[in-house]
Amino acid sequence: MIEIEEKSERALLVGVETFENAATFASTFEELASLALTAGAEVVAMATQKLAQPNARTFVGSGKLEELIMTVDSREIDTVIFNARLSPRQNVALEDALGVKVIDRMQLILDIFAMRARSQEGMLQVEQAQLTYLKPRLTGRGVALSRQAGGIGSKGPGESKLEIDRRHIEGRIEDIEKKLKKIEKSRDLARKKRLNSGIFKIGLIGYTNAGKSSILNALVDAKQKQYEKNELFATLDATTKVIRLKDEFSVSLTDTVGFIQDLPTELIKAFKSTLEESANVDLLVHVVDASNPHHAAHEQTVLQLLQELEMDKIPQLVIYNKMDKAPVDFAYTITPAVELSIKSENGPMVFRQAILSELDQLFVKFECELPYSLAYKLPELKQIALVDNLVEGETGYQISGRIAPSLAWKLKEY
Ligand SMILES: Nc1nc2c(ncn2[C@@H]2O[C@H](COP(=O)(O)OP(=O)(O)OP(=O)(O)O)[C@@H](O)[C@H]2O)c(=O)[nH]1
Ligand SMILES: [Mg+2]
Repeated sequence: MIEIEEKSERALLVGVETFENAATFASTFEELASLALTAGAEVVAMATQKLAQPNARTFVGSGKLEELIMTVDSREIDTVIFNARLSPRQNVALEDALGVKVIDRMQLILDIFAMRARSQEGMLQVEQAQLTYLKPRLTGRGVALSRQAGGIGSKGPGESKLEIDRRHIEGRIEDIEKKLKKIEKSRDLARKKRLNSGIFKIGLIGYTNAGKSSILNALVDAKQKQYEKNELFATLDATTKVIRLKDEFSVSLTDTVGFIQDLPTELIKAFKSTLEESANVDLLVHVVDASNPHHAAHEQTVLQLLQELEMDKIPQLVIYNKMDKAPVDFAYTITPAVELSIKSENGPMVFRQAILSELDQLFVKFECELPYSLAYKLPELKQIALVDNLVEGETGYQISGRIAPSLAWKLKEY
């Protein structure tokens, strides 16, 4: 019997530092290595070059290209991964010159999203983004068609193989669009229901690997846990859990996909509806990995994407996580901010406190009387509002406390 061992692809990473990307080059190149590992590649070599601007045809200069050809040969490279967005023409020219599969940063990110997608909607969204990205790249391909043999750059959603047949691609994209519209409609209904549930909604956002899922997990009980891992894009689908902050007072916490530098616009578009799950919140908690030396660049990326998604008007609380691993002279860039390690013993308590004091700023005071005939509404009230004082009066409960302005209308029911 012949045993076929699944060998990981041997990858060569290539980056070109230009005037334009000089500020973020080091951090994104480092990140490319993590992305490649996450996608299942073995990084065997790296090459960088400084150019005023990339070569229009081959991206790197001709001398560098010769060097890459030699590296591919001597180090038995299967895949060359560029830390940039290659034009379809450059992609084809590079594959012709190098004789192996060439993918760019966008395709790598798309690939990881494909691996991670679990829900029907997530899978359709990724496939749509992949096909949109690949469509102009299919013409004039030589080696590239062997990509259909599998490997990085050809993973379809849900661990299937991506079908990239030039003749059917257009129809498939349309088909996906129709299906997504249908799903979105039913999701809208579910969302409206949630909106009426009257609970205060918090969205966890932040750079990939910042610790968003870890925070959610630290606050819910064991059987509700989310997938958390030291990998990029561990989470893809939005998950919402209701957590108790103080006494019965509860909020919903939504964990969603992480952000990254150069997130392909095709992906942002495709994931807009998933991200809208977080756009419909009362407060955004922006989680930052304080132990990452590039955290300032990560913050900028997140703020910029929030702007693009028109989520920058939502109140935002910044939380610096992983303080246990942060350098001793750590200084945060956004103020005011909260520092914690969600993995430490008091992490969850610090988080709860931070949210509560933020709510102090956002909530309005109220006083009301709940008639005894409506006593059955008391648990609900305690869940959606912070009750500071409750006395049993002549005709009903005299209650004072604080509540979100958006939920104050609920009190009128009493
Ligand atoms: N040292 C330390 N590690 C932490 C802390 N919080 C989270 N981590 C680790 O950071 C890694 C990423 O955590 P996740 O919770 O998966 O991060 P995420 O933000 O959900 O990442 P994506 O889903 O990829 O966007 C995991 O290996 C966690 O164990 C912390 O307070 N301290
Ligand atoms: Mg996560």
